[in-house]
Amino acid sequence: MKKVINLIAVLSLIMTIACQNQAKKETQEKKVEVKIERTEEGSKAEITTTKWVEGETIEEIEIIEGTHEEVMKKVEALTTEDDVNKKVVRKTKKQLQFKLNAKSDTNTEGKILFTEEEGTVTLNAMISGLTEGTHAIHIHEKADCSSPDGKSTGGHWNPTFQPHGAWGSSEGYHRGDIGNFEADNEGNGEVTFATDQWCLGCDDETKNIIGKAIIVHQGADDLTSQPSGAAGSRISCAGIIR
Ligand SMILES: [Cu+2]
Ligand SMILES: [Zn+2]
Repeated sequence: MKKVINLIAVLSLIMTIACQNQAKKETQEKKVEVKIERTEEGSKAEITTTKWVEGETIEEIEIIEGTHEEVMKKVEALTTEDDVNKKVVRKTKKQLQFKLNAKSDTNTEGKILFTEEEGTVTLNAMISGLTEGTHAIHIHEKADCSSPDGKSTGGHWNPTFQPHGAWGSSEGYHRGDIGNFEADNEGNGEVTFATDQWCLGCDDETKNIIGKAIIVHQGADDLTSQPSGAAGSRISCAGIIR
């Protein structure tokens, strides 16, 4: 079956541009709203421009489709339109959603949601099909969940070349060392984790988690064993892509 929207990236960009036309001595206000949807085939942007001209409201909607790069280029061009006295208010929120897929002959599945807002990335994970007790969850270095044992994702993501450890430890830790969570007696677990040490697609490769993977383990991370906390087999996997 074809996955229609396995991942959706919604980037909301709201710009308010107020400009004054000195020559005509009239005030013109403009609001531009951009909605971007990302699918496996490409991206689609919907740009709504609302103008208020002498008490009249004019709304224009433009739809752009193509590869993500093409769409972003056009959006950029349309939203950086210049005016002398413009005032721009910009708020950006990025969200990426993934499915966790069972590995190592288990039924461990789940949903992952990453949200980036004002420099903080929040991970929300809902996981089912676990054995009751403590499990490790990490970011591993490659978004490749193809092997049945999840080992195709490589080791822990460690862009700062630190030893494995507990998140925030002064002895060092990997940027992928999220840690442990508990599964209840029905096999369900939930993880919420927020940090300003990650980003969704920025230029800083010590922060960018795109191209990496989320791995859930059968056992607990002891937070000391090198290089990966002796957390046992990899039972669920999601590539972080966009
Ligand atoms: Cu791991
Ligand atoms: Zn680690």
